[in-house]
Amino acid sequence: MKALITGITGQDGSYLAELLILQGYEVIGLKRRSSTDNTDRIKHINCPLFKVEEFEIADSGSVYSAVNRHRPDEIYNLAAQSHVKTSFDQPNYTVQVNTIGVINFLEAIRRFSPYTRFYQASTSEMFGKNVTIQEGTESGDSPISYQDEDTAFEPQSPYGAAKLASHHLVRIYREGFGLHCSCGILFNHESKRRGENFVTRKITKWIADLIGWEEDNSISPQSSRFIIGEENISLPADRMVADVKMTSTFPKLRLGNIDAYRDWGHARDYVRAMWLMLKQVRPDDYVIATGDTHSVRDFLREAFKIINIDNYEDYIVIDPEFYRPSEVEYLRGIPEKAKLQLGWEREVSFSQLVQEMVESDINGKKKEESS
Ligand code: NAP
Ligand code: G4F
Repeated sequence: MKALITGITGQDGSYLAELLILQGYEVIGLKRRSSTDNTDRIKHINCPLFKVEEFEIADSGSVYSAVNRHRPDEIYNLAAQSHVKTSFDQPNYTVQVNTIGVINFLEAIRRFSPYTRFYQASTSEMFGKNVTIQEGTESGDSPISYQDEDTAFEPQSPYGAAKLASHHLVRIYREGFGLHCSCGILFNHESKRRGENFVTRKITKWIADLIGWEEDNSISPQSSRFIIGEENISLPADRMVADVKMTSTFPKLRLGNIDAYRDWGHARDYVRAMWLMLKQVRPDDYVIATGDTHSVRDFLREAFKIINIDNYEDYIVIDPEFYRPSEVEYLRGIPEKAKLQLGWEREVSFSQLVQEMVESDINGKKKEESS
């Protein structure tokens, strides 16, 4: 089996490449040209089954030639301008990559390789502010809000709108031309390889920097106070590794809307769902999620708990710069269809995910400092 993966340098591309190679696939990763090396996430994949080629998704000629050259069994289209807030500042570019890029692939498959199976990375961002409400039972339970394959889409960002256009285009090519193309409506998924400007990684990276800073600024092991921003902070005695120079300060963590809720899973679990979708006889669309939802506050609480800090509020500042013109307040996906038809279930829990991310960033910081 031969698979082509776009977005190979991204979080999901790297996990999917590992999974497919383990299944014996020949994998061609497609990356855009860059003036400096950006292959950190795939450098460790040193295997004859894997190679990387350059292309540009918004350039139809480049996409046609990649598809025609390889005529692969499967294509996983993960390349995207994937940052929601950026899409408000760069809507045109976002549509070029996230919509026109998808048309380029669908057309290339239709013209040159109609038996290729296609996976499109759709997103829970397409639901926007819409939820399905399941009324409480007669015994007085509260109503439950969620999204599944039947929830109507109402995107709140250029990113969500561009992805929704592609979602419909995939369905149109599936129904109109009989192509085997499926969309995974994936809810947020994270890992230690998550981009550093998404909220989870921004938090775990900041925690690692704080720990590193404390260690660098240590003088004697007794004191329990140091300065963050303009304020003096007390640290629990059992967590104090050392005194800290009272003259230097560590900048607080600046965040936007921490009352938003997201359904966070682990990226390794989610790429398995992509592969299972293309294994099905009939192409279809599936929600991939955990069924749980947590606020950004919950993530902060869980992450700071790992370094024995209970009062995360003292370490953060709310900065309007990180607000979006329009926000998606609540995401919680019900992956029942994926469970029944794909046999897919997540393996990593929310607390395991947070723990892995915090520990990985702290260990990474230590390695960086020791070298
Ligand atoms: P990511 O880490 O941001 O990776 C995006 C990839 O797309 C990178 O390899 C990037 O290359 C590439 N790319 C961007 N613009 C390109 C262009 N013009 N031409 C070719 N390649 C381009 O994203 P991810 O988290 O792995 O997500 C994978 C896909 O799933 C994306 O389509 C995203 O929108 C979607 N999705 C993600 C989530 C999530 O929670 N992670 C949820 C739902 C859907 P560079 O390295 O050069 O930037
Ligand atoms: O981590 P985020 O930037 O992820 P967001 O916007 O949910 O998008 C991610 O998930 C989508 C699936 O639903 C993907 F399609 C998309 O590609 C991407 O992977 O923000 C999560 C929440 C938002 O409500 C945001 O407003 O965190 C809030 N937030 C608060 N402070 C922040 C910050 N987000 C970021 N990036 N940075 C902040 O400082």
